[in-house]
Amino acid sequence: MGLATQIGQIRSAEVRLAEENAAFLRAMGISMVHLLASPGAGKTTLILRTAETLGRQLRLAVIQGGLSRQIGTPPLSDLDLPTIWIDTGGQPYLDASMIREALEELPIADVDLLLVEEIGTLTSPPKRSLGASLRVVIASLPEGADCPLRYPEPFSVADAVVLNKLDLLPHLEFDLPSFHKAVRRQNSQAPIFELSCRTGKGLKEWSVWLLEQTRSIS
Ligand SMILES: Nc1nc2c(ncn2[C@@H]2O[C@H](COP(=O)(O)OP(=O)(O)OP(=O)(O)O)[C@@H](O)[C@H]2O)c(=O)[nH]1
Ligand SMILES: [Mg+2]
Repeated sequence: MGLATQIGQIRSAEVRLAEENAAFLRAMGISMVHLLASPGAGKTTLILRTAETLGRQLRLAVIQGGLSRQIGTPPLSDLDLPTIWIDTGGQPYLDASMIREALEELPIADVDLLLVEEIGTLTSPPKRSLGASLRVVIASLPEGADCPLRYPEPFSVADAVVLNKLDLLPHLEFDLPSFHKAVRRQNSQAPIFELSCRTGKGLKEWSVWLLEQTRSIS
């Protein structure tokens, strides 16, 4: 068998697994949200803030991808939430089979909203599906207003875009209208949430949207 055929078979097996994950989550009434962002954009902090905001209304769980248990292990253990850490063994992105294994470990019957923190990068194959109901891209002010132009693909497939670290606006030359325009070049529909995980500004709008999306699934 040629290399191209083998790669093709692995890809279609991944697609099948992602579809199975999606069907399983649908049947269980669980909303799985795939969070994509550059390193340090605020994925973990947004998960923490979201848990604080929605923890009373929804039963949350977290899957967190990492390249190594030692580096940057975030303080999610402070949360009283079912959390699975996936060490990808150097692979710079999660895949559907890793999610499937994590789903088997989680107390899935007691979960409404499952937040998946992808490894920090905007360059991994973004069309690759894990079986999530929603894909959310998080950008942050230090990445510049042209971030969606430099990394168009994740923005083009996003169901929502979060712009984090809004508290830094007075200190950076960041043009908000340019950012919106850049997102709209890739994606005409996704809502854009401007927020600061530090000050809490804008978190309510994000949480209300996420709650609505989750309730429409369960
Ligand atoms: N000023 C500011 N800093 C923030 C905000 N949100 C997160 N940070 C900080 O940004 C840094 C990275 O945040 P994380 O939540 O760890 O980012 P991440 O995307 O999970 O990072 P990786 O998992 O390493 O890719 C931390 O020092 C946070 O405290 C914010 O709204 N404003
Ligand atoms: Mg993180």
